[in-house]
Amino acid sequence: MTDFLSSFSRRNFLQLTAGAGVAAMCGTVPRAFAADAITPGPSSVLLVIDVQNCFLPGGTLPVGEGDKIVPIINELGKKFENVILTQDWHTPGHTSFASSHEGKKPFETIELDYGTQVLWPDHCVQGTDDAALAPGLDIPHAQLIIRKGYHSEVDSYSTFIEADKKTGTGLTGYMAERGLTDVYACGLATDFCVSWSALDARAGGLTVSVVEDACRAIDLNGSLDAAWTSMADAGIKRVQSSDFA
Ligand code: VGL
Ligand code: ZN
Repeated sequence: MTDFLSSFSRRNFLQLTAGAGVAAMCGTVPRAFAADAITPGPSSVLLVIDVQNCFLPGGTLPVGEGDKIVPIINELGKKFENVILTQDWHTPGHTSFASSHEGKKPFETIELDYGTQVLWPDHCVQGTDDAALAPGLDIPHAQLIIRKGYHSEVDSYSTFIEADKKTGTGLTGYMAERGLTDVYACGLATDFCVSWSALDARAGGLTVSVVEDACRAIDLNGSLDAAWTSMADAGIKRVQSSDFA
């Protein structure tokens, strides 16, 4: 009995001290109130990627919990003077659709002129309700909506450069002209359009952060871990919405 009690209290004591250590390391003040909280300025831009019906529950290519990020992005949007929205905007019969390739099923891959292409269910077809921005998205001051993936033979996860790695969308020039050099990316999906866009922005010399909790992933064969690894290697910061002032 005595042994049990003493080992019980020793365990509790260890847990308490471990807990105190963690609190001391993390600080008890949320980062948003700390001196290093993120405060977007005139050269910062929130890039809201593909928050469209197709990627939300009930859409043609639903991303798990895709709807959860909408209120987070709406709050983030209020902290930015500059916001750009993007839309995946495919032709009917687009080359990224499995249905365009005889005998192929969604989530299989195919070799195209520009490399390996994951094949998707038909999604985000131009002008359809499926391709519309999520109705809950509430960022009236967004300044630009840029569409991508509209060339029927080339996909474009990135909102800067199409999958052929040479055709630009025009966003690089727009951002340069507006002096937008500090990019905060969020939206859908972390491991496809968000990470490809973030990597291209970084390769173009911009400062790039991805707001993790304002994104959700498809996670196909380890694609989410791979995306975070390549983003970290490229010097892209991984931040949370609670890090903003
Ligand atoms: C996306 C797959 C196909 C995305 C777009 O927005 O991440 N993923 N098309
Ligand atoms: Zn697409």
